[in-house]
Amino acid sequence: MQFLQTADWQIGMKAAATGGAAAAVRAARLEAAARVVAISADFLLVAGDTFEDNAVDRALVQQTGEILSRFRGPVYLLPGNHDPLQPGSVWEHPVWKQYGNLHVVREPQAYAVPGGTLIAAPLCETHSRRDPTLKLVDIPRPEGPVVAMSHGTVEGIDADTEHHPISRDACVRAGAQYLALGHWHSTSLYPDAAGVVRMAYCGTQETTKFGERDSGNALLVRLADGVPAIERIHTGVLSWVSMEEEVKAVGDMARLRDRVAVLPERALVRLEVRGLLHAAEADLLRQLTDMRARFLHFAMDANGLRPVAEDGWEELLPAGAVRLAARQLRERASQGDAVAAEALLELQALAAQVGA
Ligand SMILES: [Mn+2]
Repeated sequence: MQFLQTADWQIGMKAAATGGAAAAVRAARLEAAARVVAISADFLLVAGDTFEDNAVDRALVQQTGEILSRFRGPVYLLPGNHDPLQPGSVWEHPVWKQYGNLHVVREPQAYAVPGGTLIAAPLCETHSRRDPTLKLVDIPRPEGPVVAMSHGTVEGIDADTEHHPISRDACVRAGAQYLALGHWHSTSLYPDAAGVVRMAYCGTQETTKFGERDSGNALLVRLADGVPAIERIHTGVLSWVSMEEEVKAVGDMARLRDRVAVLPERALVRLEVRGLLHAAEADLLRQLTDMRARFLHFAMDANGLRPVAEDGWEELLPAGAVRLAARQLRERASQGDAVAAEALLELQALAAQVGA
């Protein structure tokens, strides 16, 4: 048995926090979805939250159905907590009957799939403290390999979840050899006591926000002799880059600029830079700021950057130990001593306070 696992497409997501890049972020979700359906596998599992919510624009539902129909094999769609199976939901749209290869899971059910059986049960509520995989246990199925599909929060991620908690032993309990999960956006594999991964989140096909550990993937799963082998396939379109950088020595700013300069253009960049800005490098800060035009979204916070005082500043200090200390700190700071650089700044701040 060989199949592709995807989830959490969240088509219709507003992405309002990305400002002017929101339209590009929304379009990228469809582009990444198209990448998923172009991958070859015997069947495709969409493990919930295909849509942001049940109020998504119906033209977008139609478009999503058309993308899914392009997969060369049967597709099984699980209603998730964002798009639960309810009256008036996206699952009433005619597109799901328009294409013969699209199957929406509408009740706890077994499906004959190439190489075995799929068992799945839809989510019908946004919030629930019940384990959705309990509904899989009693689904009658023929002999042979069984793969299960569900959507929720694996035990241990969030102890007090209202997002459909899923037991660690859900796969074995359901009598399956593998449990394909959706809901969490980063790829996560759960090895059992023997080290075999029988339960995994594929993660979202396209990153949804900054800080996602490992999103923008699909999983190609091969089940041979009851043992799954999992291959991660990157499907993400945009790069979400979050950088927190501290600059101290001369040269640090230039290195930071060079790193930002080679980021892909289809990127959303969040850059926080703090530390010391040497007078000679002030232009580099301007060059960094000017790079905003290269990216879809570029938010730079340089409030933590403090200018290093001009050369000769210490000559204004009272003669003696303090001036000598300042000179020595400057010398060591210029050689890359971070503690000395920090101390020099503190000294400058103190001097400014007392009007030196
Ligand atoms: Mn979800």
